[in-house]
Amino acid sequence: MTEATLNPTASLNKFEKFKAEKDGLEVKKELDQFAQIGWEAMDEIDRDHRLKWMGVFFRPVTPGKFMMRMRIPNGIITSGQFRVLAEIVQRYGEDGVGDVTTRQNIQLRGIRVEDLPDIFRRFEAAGLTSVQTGMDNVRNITGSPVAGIDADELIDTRGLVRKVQDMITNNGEGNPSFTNLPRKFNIAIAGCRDNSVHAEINDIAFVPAFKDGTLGFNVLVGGFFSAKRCEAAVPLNAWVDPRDVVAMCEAILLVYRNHGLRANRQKARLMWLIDEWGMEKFRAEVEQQLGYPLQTAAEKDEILWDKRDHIGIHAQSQPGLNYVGLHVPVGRLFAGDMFDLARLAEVYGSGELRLTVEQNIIIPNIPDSRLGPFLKEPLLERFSVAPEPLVRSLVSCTGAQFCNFALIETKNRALAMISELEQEVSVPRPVRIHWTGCPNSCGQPQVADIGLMGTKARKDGKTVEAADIYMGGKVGKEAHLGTCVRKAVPCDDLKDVLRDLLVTQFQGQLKDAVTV
Ligand code: SRM
Ligand code: SF4
Repeated sequence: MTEATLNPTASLNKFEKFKAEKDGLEVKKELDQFAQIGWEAMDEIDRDHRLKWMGVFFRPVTPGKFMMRMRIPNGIITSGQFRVLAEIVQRYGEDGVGDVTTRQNIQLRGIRVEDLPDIFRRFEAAGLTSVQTGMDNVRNITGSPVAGIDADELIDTRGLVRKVQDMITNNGEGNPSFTNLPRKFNIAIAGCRDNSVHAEINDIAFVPAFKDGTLGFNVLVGGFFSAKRCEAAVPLNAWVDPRDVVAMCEAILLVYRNHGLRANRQKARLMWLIDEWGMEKFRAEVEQQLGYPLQTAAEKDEILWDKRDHIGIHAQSQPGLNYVGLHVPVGRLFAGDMFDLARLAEVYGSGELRLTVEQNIIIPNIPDSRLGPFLKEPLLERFSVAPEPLVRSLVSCTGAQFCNFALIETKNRALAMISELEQEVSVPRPVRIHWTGCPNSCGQPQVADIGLMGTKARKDGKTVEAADIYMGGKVGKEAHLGTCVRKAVPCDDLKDVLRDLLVTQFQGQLKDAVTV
């Protein structure tokens, strides 16, 4: 008898093994017990891995202070919910931070395991959930940040995103049907003309398209970034009516769950299965799962615009109302900022806030007559409606401050460097600079004008923090991924290299004071 026959999990990799032994969602029932015994006494696999099924992430960089990743469908949250998140991080003092993420989402920091039962009670009362947001689960589902308020919108994505989330998470309760996928999974639904969700970098993306005069979506599949490989999504050659979006997501997820490659975690994302099978077989399996034939894709999609960043004041489709995009430098919020934002949304808008994949915040539904006083609010001095063109498009992943994968510090360094560059160079239009602390690419350097990926280099006989430079990422219509153009520039030399790039490639002008 082989070891595998004696023990069916013996031949599985470590992750598949612990998932087979105990489903991640099981820890939901054990939160009270974890709170009583404390993080140090917890089973390590529960603490370091399974808690992520509840959206709770052990941080080896700050042991005992966990991160919580929410689900904010379509990036839309009410002021009441935002205040609940602010109250949660407030109790952690300096450790308490809320970060807006590159998936239109919020992550909370400083969380103590003894507070989890109370935190989940508060979530439930506020209609919030963090379920299934880490490890081998579907991440926050992104949708057009100006859904329902954009005059040129094609499809309002809000209800669709919500329904897909409810299907995957069983209305936020947790859904064992989707808690053991081969790997993480990303879904985006674009409803506007500018692809403001980066459809091309998702495992499933819906982009608006007309078929025989009916508006629906063309479906793209397999987009992903990983340390080993990055791919833009490819056409499934399928068009779906908006009413079939939920069924389509469910069918693809079931095909992926049942057939996705699990042996090697570096080769487990959806695209690897599509490669192994070929698109024709993959499409046929999705049809079989759906139980009906798919329509072929519409000839062209409706992504016709360059990408907008939604910062500044914009008239809505509703006459007399405006949405105002506030620039949140690298997405970092403290409790006081979150309380203030909730207040602004209530006093000037309709009590709603929206998040963008550029880590910024939109306050919608501000009447024309309220714009004047709104723009005088002190918070707008830091969260500007008209930021300088370099900081405006700056995006950064978490980096070494909180992430143990990081090879370099990102957020703080990115802000310090951009403020020096703003003093030295003027650029005629925003240049999208994205920082990511390691090859996992959470900060999406491949979609940037200039992407910076953390690495190490040797300088003067020492190992130092450095960055690989990516260029050529194009977003919006005809989006395509940028590629690495220069390896391992020590971070100490990076500012000069960036300044040269801004001058030579982005029509930057050196300001008078700079001598190089
Ligand atoms: Fe990410 C793992 C942070 C968006 C690709 N990502 C991680 C972890 C959980 C690693 C860890 O345990 O420390 C990071 C948590 C650090 C922390 O304390 O914040 C982390 N990822 C982030 C966030 C917060 C970056 C940000 O500052 O905004 C983003 C959270 C999104 C969300 O709300 O769910 C985030 N991660 C992304 C994206 C961008 C996107 O989705 O558009 C990607 C590339 C796209 C993709 O996944 O295809 C991304 N993260 C990864 C990967 C590589 C996945 C792979 O297939 O190999 C990892 C590592 C892994 O999963 O093994 C990872
Ligand atoms: Fe951490 Fe790397 Fe992701 Fe940055 S890119 S958050 S350093 S895993």
